[in-house]
Amino acid sequence: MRILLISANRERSPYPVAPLGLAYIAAVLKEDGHEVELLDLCFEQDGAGAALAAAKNHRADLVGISIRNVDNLTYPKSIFYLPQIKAVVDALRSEPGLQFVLGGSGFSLFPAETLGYMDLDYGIVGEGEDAMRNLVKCLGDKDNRRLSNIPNLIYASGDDYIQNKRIFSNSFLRVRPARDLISCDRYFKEGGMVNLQTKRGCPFGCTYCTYPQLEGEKIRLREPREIVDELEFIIDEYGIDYVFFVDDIFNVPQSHAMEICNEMIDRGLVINWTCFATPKEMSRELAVLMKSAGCVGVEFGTDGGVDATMAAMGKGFTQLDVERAQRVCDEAGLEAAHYLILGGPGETEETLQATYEFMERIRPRAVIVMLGVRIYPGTRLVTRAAKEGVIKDGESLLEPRFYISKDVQDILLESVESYARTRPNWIVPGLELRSSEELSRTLRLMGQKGVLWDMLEK
Ligand code: B12
Repeated sequence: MRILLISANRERSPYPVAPLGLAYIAAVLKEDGHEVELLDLCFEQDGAGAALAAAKNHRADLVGISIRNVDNLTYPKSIFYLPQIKAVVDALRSEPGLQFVLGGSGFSLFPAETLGYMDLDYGIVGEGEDAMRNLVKCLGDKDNRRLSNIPNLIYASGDDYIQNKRIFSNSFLRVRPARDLISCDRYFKEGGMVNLQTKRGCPFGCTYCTYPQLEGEKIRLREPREIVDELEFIIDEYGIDYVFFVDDIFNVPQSHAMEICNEMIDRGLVINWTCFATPKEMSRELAVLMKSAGCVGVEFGTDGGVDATMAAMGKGFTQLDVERAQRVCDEAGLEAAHYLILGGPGETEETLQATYEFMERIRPRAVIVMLGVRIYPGTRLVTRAAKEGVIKDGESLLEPRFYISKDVQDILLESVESYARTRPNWIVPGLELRSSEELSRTLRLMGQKGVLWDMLEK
């Protein structure tokens, strides 16, 4: 089959992010012998025009569209991306006989609603490799009876959609993303890094978070040797020396993170990297190993600043754990940034104040603050938000809805703004404080690689 894969993501904040998921899909389709092309709308001026031209040039039978982001998660500067993606779909509709399938993390959070919004028939929810392979076979054979046997597929049936059972398989362990179809050079130049995955899955139960839904609760680990082979390939092939490990949490299990570091050290690999980590599993030994293996900085999903708000977010760690994690990073010479989500369940004026004081005490390199908590279907936060009357039962959450604790509703923005202005290491995208697309573009043009928060004034 002739297949055009389109990455619909045009977001460049905090920096352009390479479409790694779509490169996984491309790899398996190519392996099955299909004619695959990948169009990345991130660097196109006219998305709809580029998509139509690519579909014609490639004489595509099927278009697979990756929807990574539905919105930018940023209150109050919320952006809803689906209208611009629908414009691309609508342009493509003029091509006779073209079939469509949607996928990607953003899509997977709202599959039926997004299909309805786009007026399309097929989507793959969550992990896409096996499901896309099977769907393409089915469509190629024109055998719709087999649709019901494809795990992760959602498809139109009458006025409704049928969502097949969802599975998380190990088959991705054998796949190398088709990086030859991505502009790695351009992402390195404009995004400052390339991305790589060392595992899938998240076993934690944060009350608002979608990661376990997207990747499964059970962690599936790649072989450290194979990961480092892929790193060596990236370095040799594209001359890239900065990587982001896109795992939900890099340091769980610690043993796997250590094996990867040891493998990098043993091979004398010279590459800088960053990752997401949990404070709870940041041991001194791991921090030292990470530093020796080229890790420049760690991004902690700390979320709250006091035990009560951390507990309300379901974090499973406390201030003490965070303080200790910061200390081992400091001692190992690893920069650390903490993501905070302020205004969530249990937030009061007092907890805000205590959070400011806590961050002042542990002094991380950067504090990245999100305001309010995006409410996603299937999370425990939905139940709480409905109970408290923040949303109505069954209300659509496709267009961004945020939970903000009633106790800080009137003061949150002002309080955070006035505090963060005085702290050079605080980044607040929702208030455009030390975060803007122009700034990040300028820094990239100046040759700054990697995360941008380590450029902040100390
Ligand atoms: C790592 C990460 C980041 C890193 C990326 C670093 C880097 N250099 O790559 C950083 C911190 C920069 C980041 C930023 C943002 N992120 Co982010 N990020 C993630 C995370 C944890 C992993 C993404 C990833 O690479 N996965 C690995 C690949 C292999 O998986 P995948 O893309 O999902 O692809 C699979 C399937 O989705 C499917 N698939 C994908 N495409 C297609 C297409 C077809 C046709 C098919 C059939 C299947 C298919 O198959 C693939 C293989 O199985 C996800 C959460 C998660 N667990 O998914 C959030 C996530 C994608 N991010 C999200 C958001 C919102 C953002 C930001 C907008 C937030 C912000 N304001 O900063 C920005 C946007 C950045 C940008 N330019 O687009 C949301 C998107 C949901 C939404 N609200 O729309 C997610 C889902 C987190 C969440 N809140 O739930 N992010």
